[in-house]
Amino acid sequence: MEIKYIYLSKEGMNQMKMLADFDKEGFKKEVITNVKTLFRKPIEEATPQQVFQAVSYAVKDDIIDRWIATHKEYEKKNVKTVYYLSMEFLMGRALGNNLINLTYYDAVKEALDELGFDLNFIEDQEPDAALGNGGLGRLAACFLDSLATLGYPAYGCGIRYKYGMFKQGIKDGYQVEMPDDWLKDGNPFEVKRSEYAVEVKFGGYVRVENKNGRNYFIQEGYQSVRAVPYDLPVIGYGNNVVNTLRIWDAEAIQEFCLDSFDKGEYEKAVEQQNLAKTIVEVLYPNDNHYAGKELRLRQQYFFISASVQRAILKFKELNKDIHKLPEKVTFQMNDTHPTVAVAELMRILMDEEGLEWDDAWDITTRTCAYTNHTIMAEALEKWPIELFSRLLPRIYQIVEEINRRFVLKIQEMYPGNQDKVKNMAVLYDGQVKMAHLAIAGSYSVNGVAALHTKILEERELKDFYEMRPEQFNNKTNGITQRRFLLHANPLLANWITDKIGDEWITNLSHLKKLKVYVNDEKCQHEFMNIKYQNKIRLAKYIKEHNNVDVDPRSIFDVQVKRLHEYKRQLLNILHVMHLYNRLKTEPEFDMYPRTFIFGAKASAGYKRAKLIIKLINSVADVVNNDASIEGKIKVVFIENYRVSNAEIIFAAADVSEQISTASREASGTGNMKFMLNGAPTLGTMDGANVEIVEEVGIENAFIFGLSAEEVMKYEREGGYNPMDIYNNNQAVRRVLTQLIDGTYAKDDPDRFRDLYDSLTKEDVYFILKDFDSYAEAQQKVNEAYQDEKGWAKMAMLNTACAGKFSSDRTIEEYAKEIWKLKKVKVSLDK
Ligand code: GL4
Repeated sequence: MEIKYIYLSKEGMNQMKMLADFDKEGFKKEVITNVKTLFRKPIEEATPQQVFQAVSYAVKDDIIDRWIATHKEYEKKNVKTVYYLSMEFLMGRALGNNLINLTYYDAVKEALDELGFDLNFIEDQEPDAALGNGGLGRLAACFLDSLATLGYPAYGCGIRYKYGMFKQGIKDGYQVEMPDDWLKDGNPFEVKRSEYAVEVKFGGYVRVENKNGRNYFIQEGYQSVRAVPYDLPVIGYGNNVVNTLRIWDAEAIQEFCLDSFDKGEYEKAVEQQNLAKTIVEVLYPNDNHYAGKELRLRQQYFFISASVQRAILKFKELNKDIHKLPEKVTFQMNDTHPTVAVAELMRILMDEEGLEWDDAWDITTRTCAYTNHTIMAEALEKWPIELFSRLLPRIYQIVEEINRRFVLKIQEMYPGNQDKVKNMAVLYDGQVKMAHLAIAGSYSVNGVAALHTKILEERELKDFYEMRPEQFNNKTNGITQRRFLLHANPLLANWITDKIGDEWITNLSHLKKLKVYVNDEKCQHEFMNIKYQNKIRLAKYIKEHNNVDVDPRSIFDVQVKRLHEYKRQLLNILHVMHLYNRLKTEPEFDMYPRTFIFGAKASAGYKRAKLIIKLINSVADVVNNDASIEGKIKVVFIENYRVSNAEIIFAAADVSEQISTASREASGTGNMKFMLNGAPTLGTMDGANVEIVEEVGIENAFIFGLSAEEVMKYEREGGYNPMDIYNNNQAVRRVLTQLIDGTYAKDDPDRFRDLYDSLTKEDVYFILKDFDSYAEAQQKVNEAYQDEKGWAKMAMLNTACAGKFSSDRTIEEYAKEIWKLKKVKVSLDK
């Protein structure tokens, strides 16, 4: 196979140059040698997994030189660095993405072909690095990709969970969870950096020692663990930049040795080992909901203390004056999970660097920044003081003092206003409020979409906003087009490049040049044909994994995201039940064939969410097996939705379901991935949907339902009465009755009663309220799809208008407005 050099843009030239650097024969030899040295085998006998490992090590070789060069450059320039502190990084697979960003994908594909292997198949051997739950963790991964591509110095800091997000199986229609042992075959791209290990202390007590009139605080009687970093390369697109995702593992400080037996310290040694093991054992599988478990707080302090200690040590290697820290470092806190960083930085500045409070506070509050990702009350972390102070005694003292001073400030601004203190204090009602700690200790607080930020300012964080409006700002989320178009949808990526060149790869706003083609019939045809090919690819995946036949000519209507009541998968499936009723009872009713595709993990302890999964599968069983509807409706629940199969799913979607109760979805990012791949949004005016509609035009989306303002008004007035709808709306009453009459649960008609009750008693998420409006929008989809040209135009316009939603745009905004970073160029010639 010939490698084609067809692009002459700046990036294209770059790519050609880099491809010229690629030594194909050398690479092939290296793969063969790697198989031999790693597995003691000739390549003909290697398993696909072994070939994956061998290929990855060969690629890693190319990465390392760039990695070293990048950090040399950073040190030489003594650059300002952002530390993106996050409990979650949902990276997905590395090999394909690394090849894409090295611009070696086609060349390696060819080399492997010559060795008799298919790169796609080799990629499929890699487990997803699923160190995250959903949008929040995936956003962190997209941000790292953009930071490296734009040449901004950055570290991602997180935890090397032994078990990432669980694997989901579906048994009898129910979700079952299985451990995700993602490290079992090793992780070829990581590098263990034992030389950077640090100690992290838990528990014990604080002894105060007065020396020369100054108090020193010494933690004693503590347990500790050794935090050991593993570095993963994060490769910029075609620019030689390689940043680092640093994930921390825990080891026992004291090796389990015979010495301890002699000293009678056997128990202590075992305890330390166990503590280390449990801290990094597993990612909590909750999205938008906090578990409040002691181990979770341990995880938080563990990776924060390690990351902040290391960052300060690194800073001191190149800088003498600790007061300069804010000029060289920003700690960006990804939601409330890492906000103990504020207190940890104070501890280091005072107890280790010897600064006084005011000095330390000034530095801290110019170094820390906080992103809020949700207004869901149950997601805002609060720790019982008893637990917090027992686990982190010195940190708690500092939090108490932060609170004391913060409350004084509130009282100074609002004398006599006890409500303000109640709403804003860091310590209240026996709890440590992590969001309040984050805001008190940060110079920037941002929301993740315009509507979300507005709600924070006007409602959720109103008091804080009024106190310090200049602290607040919006940074609308984005996604990386390198993974979600260039890698996930090569057919469309090539087509776009043919039409407008390849600059879109690093500057997505170029997509708007596609607008001139949206009325061109030939282009429409090509575009929809690519969609069709991608639908065939997904249909094949569904056949292999679900054993369901779906027709790629039907409308692929997709809702993939975490299962949560506020995201309203229940509205979607109730509407499917409604359509099915119509097909069965209205002879004149016709609809274009539709495949409703779901994919969602429910948090392991979230009963109602799991019941919704069972309902979806039960509806699928009935509908998919009813020959009388002639395949007009198919329902598919894709098992184990994750980054790697998401890439296939987005590329194949016709309709993007973004149907959260308005005001609840802070932004959403799946909505952007669908749009980029040419699927119009069927959604509420929530999160970033609002901005999607702004970009593409409301006529190129299907918008329905209550607005955020309307929802919030109902809520202020104590909700609405769902029984009014039940009594007056026959279609709704019918599907509700089918939840409890055994239509979808012959063996146990009461199975779905909880869902029935939740909808008829309170309907907190306004599902019945929005039902008619949703059904109407769905009817419009049905009609619009049958206008082939009209649909093609709409789909193309969605792609053409997706430029704003690149995480490159988001990161430029963070870098300029919050982090004040400078770009660095890295060359390999030196
Ligand atoms: C989330 C929001 O729910 C989601 O809307 C947003 O896109 C994402 C990234 O900002 O953050 N917040 C939490 S918690 N989980 C999310 O996915």
